[in-house]
Amino acid sequence: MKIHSAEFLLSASTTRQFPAATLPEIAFAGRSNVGKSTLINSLLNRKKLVKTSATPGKTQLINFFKINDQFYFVDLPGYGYAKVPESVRRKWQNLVEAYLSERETLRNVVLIIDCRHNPTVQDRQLLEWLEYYQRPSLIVASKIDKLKRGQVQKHLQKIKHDLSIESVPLGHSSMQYGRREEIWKKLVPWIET
Ligand SMILES: Nc1nc2c(ncn2[C@@H]2O[C@H](COP(=O)(O)OP(=O)(O)O)[C@@H](O)[C@H]2O)c(=O)[nH]1
Ligand SMILES: [Mg+2]
Repeated sequence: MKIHSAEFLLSASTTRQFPAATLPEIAFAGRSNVGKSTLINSLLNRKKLVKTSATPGKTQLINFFKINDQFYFVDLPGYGYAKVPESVRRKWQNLVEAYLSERETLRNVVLIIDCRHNPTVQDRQLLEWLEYYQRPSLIVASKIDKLKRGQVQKHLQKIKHDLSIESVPLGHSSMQYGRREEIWKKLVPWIET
């Protein structure tokens, strides 16, 4: 995918703030700190379009990015961060659920799992949810550079097993440049049809 332009459009804290649903959208979900923002930057070949953070739980809003004037990338707030108060958590959850269930232009949800960790209850819930709403998804296992080469397949198989999904997740590392193309190959058909 050739990226001509990638710009931050807006952050939404309520459904009313979402941009008009005019372009196809790919959303990125996962627990906080799995590497969502880093993955978006790496797919777009931009270093700092999306802020990444060493402090988990920072992104509390749904962030929309407009790419090539052709589609949106949507960075969803990360879940599973223990230090967030229950009231705040519930608010995000409602916002994300409203987005995932109602957004007409949403084409695919990229669910990112840290390859080193077992999928969490929330990862599984999100997947079940996507299935219920018949939302296509792509599972990406991030940070594979953190594993020894010989361990990667084993971890990918474990995630496949734990999530009861049909194929092994795509392994990704923001340190390994070539990995982006594999993800683009899976996403392009959702954007172009
Ligand atoms: N080693 C390694 N670190 C990564 C990778 N992707 C993200 N990180 C780091 O993980 C941390 C969280 O990343 P971020 O993209 O902000 O996660 P988010 O909360 O899911 O958006 C940052 O310190 C990133 O530099 C990766 O593929 N490999
Ligand atoms: Mg982020």
